[in-house]
Amino acid sequence: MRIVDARVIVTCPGRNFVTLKLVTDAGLTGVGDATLNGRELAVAAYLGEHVAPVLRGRDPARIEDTWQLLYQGAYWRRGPVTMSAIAAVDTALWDLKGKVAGLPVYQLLGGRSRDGVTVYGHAAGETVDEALTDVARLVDAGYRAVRVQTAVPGLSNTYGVSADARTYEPAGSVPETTWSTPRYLTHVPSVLAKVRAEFGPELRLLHDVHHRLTPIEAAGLGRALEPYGLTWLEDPVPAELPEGFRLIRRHTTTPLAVGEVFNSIWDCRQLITEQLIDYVRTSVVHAGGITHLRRIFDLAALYHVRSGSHGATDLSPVCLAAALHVDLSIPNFGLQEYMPHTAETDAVFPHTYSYADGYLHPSEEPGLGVDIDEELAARYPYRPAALPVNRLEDGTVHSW
Ligand code: EZ4
Ligand code: CO
Repeated sequence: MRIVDARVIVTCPGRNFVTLKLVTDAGLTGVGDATLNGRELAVAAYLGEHVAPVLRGRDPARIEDTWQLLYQGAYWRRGPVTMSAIAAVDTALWDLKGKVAGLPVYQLLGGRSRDGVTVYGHAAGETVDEALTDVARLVDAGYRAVRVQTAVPGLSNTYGVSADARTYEPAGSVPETTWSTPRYLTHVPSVLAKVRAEFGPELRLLHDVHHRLTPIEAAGLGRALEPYGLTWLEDPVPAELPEGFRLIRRHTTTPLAVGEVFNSIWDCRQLITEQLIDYVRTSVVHAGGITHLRRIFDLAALYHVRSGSHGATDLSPVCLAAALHVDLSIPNFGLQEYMPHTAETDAVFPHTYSYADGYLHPSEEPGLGVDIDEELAARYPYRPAALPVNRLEDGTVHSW
């Protein structure tokens, strides 16, 4: 079998997505997500200009060899653009292999290690009372784990909060947000205290700092949150400096989750091997596809680190489908992030994964069980939308 076409499809059914569709001479197709929020066209160009010409004529059965060819063969390694492009190819090749074998991808990865994929939902509110109502909505829908974010008094446009948490979409919403670490640190422990008091000890609670603190500030927050038993505190500091996590670890037992912006095993290596984190949040689309993500999770398993894959709505249904096959099969699964896509997005990406009672279940169809409706996709042309820039109250640029 040979690859005869590699189509790069950019569509905006409510938000931008980049999808790679591989076509073989046997008439089979495979899909992969290549969406990089706010930088979509860079990946589309990388795929269209530099990757698609290499793929035409190749044997789609050679997944590992194709991965190595695109990674080692490019000379310029890693980075979000390159790794998202490689991810799309790898995901599409796994989809094709499943279709050739007549098996869902999780069967090719070793089969089921659990009955379903436990997901966490997003609850948010301008006020603590609104957030409590939003947590109740998710609990009523069966969620066993909830991430809680609220606005910070005195700041406008806090990360994770919008009028309707179900459609939270930071790209293109506002050009700038404002940040104050003192205001945040004063407020957030009282939020988690109220949520824990209201919902009791069993609900798993998570909170995302979104890379905004220094290690000693994060250590203090982790310690302040210990009474509320978080499942994880996410991205407490920017993770370019993995050694910084040693300082956090010295002071708190609040579990840490990091990795949504990581692209390769090299980004996670020190955090994992020094046991500085508890969950690694790398995703199929941003960390080199199913092949490379499984390599990261295998390394993590040696060091008691579990998976907690990123799953915001800027990761397309193709990525979510692929993530579920990985999640179901690996031994060290932790949690999967889940924000339902809009109806428009779901229509462009027909899929058969399903949610029930706090779990997602991947498709039993051969391959990933997800496709892209190219005619419908063409009705939603690309719309430029960037993520916000974050500034301190005195105007200094800060991590968003
Ligand atoms: O801000 O996916 O945990 N989830 C997150 C996300 C990220 C977006 C960036 O594109 O932090 O909401
Ligand atoms: Co996050």
